[in-house]
Amino acid sequence: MKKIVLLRHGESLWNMENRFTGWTDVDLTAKGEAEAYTAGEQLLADDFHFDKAYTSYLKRAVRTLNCVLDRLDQEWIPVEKSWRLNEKHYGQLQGLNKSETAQKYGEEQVLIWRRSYDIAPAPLGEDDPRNPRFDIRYRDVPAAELPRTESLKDTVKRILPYWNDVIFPSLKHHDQLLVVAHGNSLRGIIKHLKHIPDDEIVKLNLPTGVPYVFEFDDRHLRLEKDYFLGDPEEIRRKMNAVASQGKKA
Ligand code: DG2
Repeated sequence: MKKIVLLRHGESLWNMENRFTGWTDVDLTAKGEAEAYTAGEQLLADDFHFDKAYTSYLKRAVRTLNCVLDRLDQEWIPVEKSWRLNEKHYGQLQGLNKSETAQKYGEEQVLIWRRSYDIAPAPLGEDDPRNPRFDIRYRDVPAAELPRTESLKDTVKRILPYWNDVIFPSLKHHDQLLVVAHGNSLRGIIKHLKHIPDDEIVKLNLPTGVPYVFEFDDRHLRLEKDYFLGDPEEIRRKMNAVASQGKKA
């Protein structure tokens, strides 16, 4: 069996403060780092030996990957970063508290902004200093491809070329891959892998720091099964907590 493990980074500072993050480059909390080490522990217990790892340009994902590889003593493996694995761009919502936003605009509207497939929040202004075109790390990305807001559909559209041309084909000559990214960028990949319909993907809430394993048959690379590592009760609790972040306080 070939395996791809998808992992959402550990708790970030803005996850803790319950703020929309998107492309804002915030760090992990101490709890987030501990979650990353626990994920490494679980992968170690299941005897994972990764051939290659992929992550985004955002430090909460990069640092989570480093902690996992440290725990596995596999820091030597090749790592490739891509802006295409970044979180969904949350536009003008970035920085706002999710509960306060629900107070102001209603929980239903916040659910649409967080979980609908094809509705994007209002974009950042062209001259907003947070526009990614001012950020040196994206200097090689054509300006027309840099988002100022995104729906999940837009996020999937920019991830898929990288998934289809780089990550997935590398499974032909590798056995185990690790992808550390974000709640919504990973929801997009999971939607693609499991053919989840647009209206069903609304219900998927990914917990921080929980490895999600996808197994593929060696010959045809067909998806055979997928499962989270860890205690199902604890995982359900963490998923519900993510869903509740968009509720009024
Ligand atoms: C969160 C996801 O992204 O938020 O951008 O606020 O995974 O990088 O912490 P992440 C953000 P929700 O879509 O769950 O509100």
